[in-house]
Amino acid sequence: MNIFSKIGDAISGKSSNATPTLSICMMGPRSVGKTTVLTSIFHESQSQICDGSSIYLKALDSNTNTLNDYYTMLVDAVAKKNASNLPASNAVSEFQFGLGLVGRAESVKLTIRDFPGEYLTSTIKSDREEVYNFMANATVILIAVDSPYLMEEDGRYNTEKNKVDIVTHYLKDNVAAIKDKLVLFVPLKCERYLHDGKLSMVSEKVKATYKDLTDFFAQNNIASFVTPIITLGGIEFDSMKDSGTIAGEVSKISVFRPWETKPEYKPLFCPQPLYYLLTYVANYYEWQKKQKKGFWDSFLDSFFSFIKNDSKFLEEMKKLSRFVIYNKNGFIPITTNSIIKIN
Ligand SMILES: Nc1nc2c(ncn2[C@@H]2O[C@H](COP(=O)(O)OP(=O)(O)OP(=O)(O)O)[C@@H](O)[C@H]2O)c(=O)[nH]1
Ligand SMILES: [Mg+2]
Repeated sequence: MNIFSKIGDAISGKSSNATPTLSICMMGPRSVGKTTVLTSIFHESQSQICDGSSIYLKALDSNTNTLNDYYTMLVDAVAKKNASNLPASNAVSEFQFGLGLVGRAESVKLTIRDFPGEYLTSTIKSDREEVYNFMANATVILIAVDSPYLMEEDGRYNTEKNKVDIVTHYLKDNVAAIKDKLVLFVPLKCERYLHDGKLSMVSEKVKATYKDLTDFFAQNNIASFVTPIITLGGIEFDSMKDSGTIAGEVSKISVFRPWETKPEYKPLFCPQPLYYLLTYVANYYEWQKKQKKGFWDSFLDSFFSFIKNDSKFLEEMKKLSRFVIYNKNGFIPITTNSIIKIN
């Protein structure tokens, strides 16, 4: 066990009394829509995350007002035909949620933290350690992809925007933190491709672009899927224009246009990452039970102690697998592993 893992264990509190916690580590370039996705996931999942399961998601106190404000801003932005109005986040932003069963107080903490791409190569050691520790304790790694940069002009600006090489090297260099986990590639800002019937082309392009990385996943029992999300709905990509080349900035910026005369905020597929997360955790629990190695030697320690005594929560999690979108609408598997079982 290296020093980072030890620090990580201390943070996650590896004792059976620790609050059961699940974490999602989100990576993505500046301004790709990370905060917008979280806002939409939260808004769509508050009363119940889906009709077929009694699990709900609740923002913890300090986050509720912020997310409600963001939600109002997004609805307003779409109605005014101008997508760009959320404040840029600080370098790293974290949101805390509670997961519970309808009729009961929340019993599980869900922490989602997003790291901008440049954080991965920070010259400050403590920044790099922060990403490592969080990632080592996360169940799911979410890689947000700015779709127009991936798709337009033969993907010429994709490397500089989506930082494919940086993400690839970072994950390959830190195998201990991601082995046996689930990675979701999440194309964002893809309304135009959905409207044009080209969402599956976006997913195939993700698959081709990250091939080096996903070949590595296949060798390390890491499951990976493409799960595109529509966060705004009424606004779609129009064109790329010069950014005026400010040093260090991406050379093109994407311009958006309203899709309808009266555009509306209509997110689509937003709770899918939660369905994948909870399905994966349920699968992981069953998988760990079958392993010969120590059952509790896991980054999901505190959570497993909890569901061992709460079969109802486990049962409700398992129901979600039926609602996971898989092999259609641009949702495609890239690598499977010995853990995940969908449908
Ligand atoms: N057209 C379009 N615009 C979007 C979409 N998602 C987010 N935006 C806009 O893009 C801008 C950046 O979104 P954020 O959610 O703040 O992105 P972020 O990745 O959290 O940005 P930083 O935290 O600053 O790195 C905002 O002005 C959003 O309104 C989308 O799906 N389509
Ligand atoms: Mg943000």
